[in-house]
Amino acid sequence: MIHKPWTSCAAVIQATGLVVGLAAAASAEQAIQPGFAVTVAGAPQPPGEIPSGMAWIPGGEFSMGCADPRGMPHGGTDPMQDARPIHRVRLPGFWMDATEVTNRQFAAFVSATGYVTVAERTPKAEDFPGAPPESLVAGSIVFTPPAENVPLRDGTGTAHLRWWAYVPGADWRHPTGPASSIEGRDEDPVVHIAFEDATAYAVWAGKRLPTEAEWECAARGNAAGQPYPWGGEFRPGGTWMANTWQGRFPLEDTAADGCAGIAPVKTYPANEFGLFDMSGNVWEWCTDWYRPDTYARDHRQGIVEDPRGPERSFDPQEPGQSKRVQRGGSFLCSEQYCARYIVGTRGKGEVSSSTNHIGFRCVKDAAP
Ligand SMILES: [Ca+2]
Repeated sequence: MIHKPWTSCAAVIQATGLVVGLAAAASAEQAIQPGFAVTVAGAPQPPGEIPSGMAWIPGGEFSMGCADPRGMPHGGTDPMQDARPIHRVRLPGFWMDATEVTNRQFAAFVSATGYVTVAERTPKAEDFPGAPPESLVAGSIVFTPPAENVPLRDGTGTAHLRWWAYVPGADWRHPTGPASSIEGRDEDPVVHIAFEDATAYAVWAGKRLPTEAEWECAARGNAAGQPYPWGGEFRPGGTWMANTWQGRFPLEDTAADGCAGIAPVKTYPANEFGLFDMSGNVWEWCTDWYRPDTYARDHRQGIVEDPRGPERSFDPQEPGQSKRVQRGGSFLCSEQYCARYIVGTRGKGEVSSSTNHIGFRCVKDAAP
């Protein structure tokens, strides 16, 4: 079977308080991974009324980063070197959206402002010197599974081009191309979102995008040194906790977790802080510029206060591109290729690029 993006979830897992409680209890019993120290929780009580759709993140002092996951069950093949050294970070409390921003929420923003996303704009010839005019068409990048099995790595750094394609007319309203739509998908996370699109929404909503440290603090809850936002086991008690990929990547998504493609938000249980989909479903933009050595720099400072990332990006794999951090992994994450459903791992994206597995959520500062 070839994976068909945007097929419906076969079964919806209700996120009940009971399941959230079990997840928190399970995480408390897990051993802390080497390199991590206990979390010193910040303000447990929110400073006022909870903004609609948001959750209180107490902040505090925590260990940020990722142990080498190779050898772990579901740990994948990547050492995740850019997520080390594990280092201490201290943050004030803040509010965070409980879910990824949905199609319904983004439609309200567009309706109110007339905003046009990057994917909907026709590229300008001056921004792409030498490009043939016929290639300057609005669109975005869509996961397009190949017909036959392909190598996941071939030493060229371009193996992923076998399952990604630039599709004219793909945008947030047309996730897999002009013939597709978001009808009936109001509660799916919005995708095909470039960094400036996410920022524009956040400003309109009176919020902002999270820093990478805020994102990780929120995802971990108060449990230190666990590989997942819910604790130490990928499937505690046999329960699927996140929307990821099962089956042979990129050919066949068996949807053993109940969902092929994107899942509506709140399909899987929330973490200790009441946040959904902090692992899997869609990638989420953070404000920090990406560099692989950010943590090495931070580690030398001792406890880092509210880090905001480096002043500019640098990715040795694509040195000419400006990239921001993305977090959380997506429905395409698999232990065969990208185990970035693991909570301390890092992703990155060129700021004007969008795909059908990149979305976002917002945060809000606590009132002084
Ligand atoms: Ca899935």
